[in-house]
Amino acid sequence: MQLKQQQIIDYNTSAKEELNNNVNFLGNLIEKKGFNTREIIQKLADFQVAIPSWALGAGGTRFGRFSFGGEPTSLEEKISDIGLIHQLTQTAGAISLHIPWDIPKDYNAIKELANLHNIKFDAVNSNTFQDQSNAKESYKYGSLANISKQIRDQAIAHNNEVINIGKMLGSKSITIWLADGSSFPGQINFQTALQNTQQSLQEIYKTLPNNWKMFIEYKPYEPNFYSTVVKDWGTSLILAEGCGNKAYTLVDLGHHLPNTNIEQIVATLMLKGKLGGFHFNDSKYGDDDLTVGAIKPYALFLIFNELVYGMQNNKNNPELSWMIDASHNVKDPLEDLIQSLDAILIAYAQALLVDHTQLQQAQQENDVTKCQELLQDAYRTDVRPLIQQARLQSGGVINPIDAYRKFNVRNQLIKERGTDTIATGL
Ligand code: RM4
Ligand code: MN
Ligand code: MN
Repeated sequence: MQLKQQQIIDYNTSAKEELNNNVNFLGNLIEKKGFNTREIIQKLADFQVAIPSWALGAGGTRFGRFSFGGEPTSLEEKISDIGLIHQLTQTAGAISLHIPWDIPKDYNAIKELANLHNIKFDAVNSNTFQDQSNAKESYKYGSLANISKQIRDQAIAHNNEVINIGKMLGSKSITIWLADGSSFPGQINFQTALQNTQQSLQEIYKTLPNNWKMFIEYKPYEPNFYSTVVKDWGTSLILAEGCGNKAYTLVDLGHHLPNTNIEQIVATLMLKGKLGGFHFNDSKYGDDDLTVGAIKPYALFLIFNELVYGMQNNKNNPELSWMIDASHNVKDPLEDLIQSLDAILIAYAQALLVDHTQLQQAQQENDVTKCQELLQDAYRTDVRPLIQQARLQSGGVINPIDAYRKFNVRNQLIKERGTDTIATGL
């Protein structure tokens, strides 16, 4: 399903005037503080986030899964769903594929389809946390860290195959997340597991094309509950450094123990030029994969504040790969993704409104109150008109959730695909 350009134009007509007033009002306010409204709007319009191929259907939990009507059943349908989100928001210009859940059958056809929807192929994700139906070896006791060389080799070969698939699509990076670890003390030797992982990653790194990046994602626990081999950013950084300068750490917002200061992790990695990718989601307790900004919007803003500072100051850090990694149990996945994209842009816009010259001065004077005022002043600005304007300028709709509902998208998808389709994924 694709929306007609005229539908979008007609939809925007009624909301344009109010938006114009809001942008003028907000523009005056922020220009007085020395910011350039047009530049900010352009930055927001340029910001593109990859949608994961596994987040377009219902996610479910280990207790059950409740299907959502009209779920995409093929990679083609997934790309078409992302195309819809992109038409509405103009922020979802990429897809992040999970292999083997989404191996293309006809590469040229898939590339053409993605092109038609203006979708690029972002990082490809390997999967050695599940056994594949025809696999010789099992990952029950780990993959790249496994005590058995045959099993490690199988996992290495899988990652190499994922790189090959990515090459054929025009991807430029691979994300490796490992479930490897242990659920009981004594089950594995920590040092051996880390060494095996480092060696396996080095093997994969050898096949990485020169213009590619390798992202190493960390996570403290789950599915293993006592230890995880790549449990934190420090371990990921050690492994990335052990591979070479094309290897980077990937931060998934849900992969931290409660109350971890993620913004400081971001700052540290960017200072070292080693932050490569980002998985957006939100959480209350663990890897909850909830809608971005649904639980801790201030934390998200503080993270973006460090990202913006890093993008401006750490020229040694490469351009980041922005991806959403969420799961949808009770909401329409497409609505949920639209909300996530909105929350990302809101936090980004707020972070762009932090006055770093004043902040630096206040820090030098140890004026703690002023420092807090400066951050919170930016955070408390209602930046939504800037985002709406960015969307309008790029050909999207002013209010995507409202438009999605007015255009009756879900019902049409159900009509096209049926009520009991199931998307591949977790
Ligand atoms: C993991 C991790 C990975 C994702 C899988 C499905 O917790 O976040 O990025 O690929 O889930
Ligand atoms: Mn992730
Ligand atoms: Mn996760």
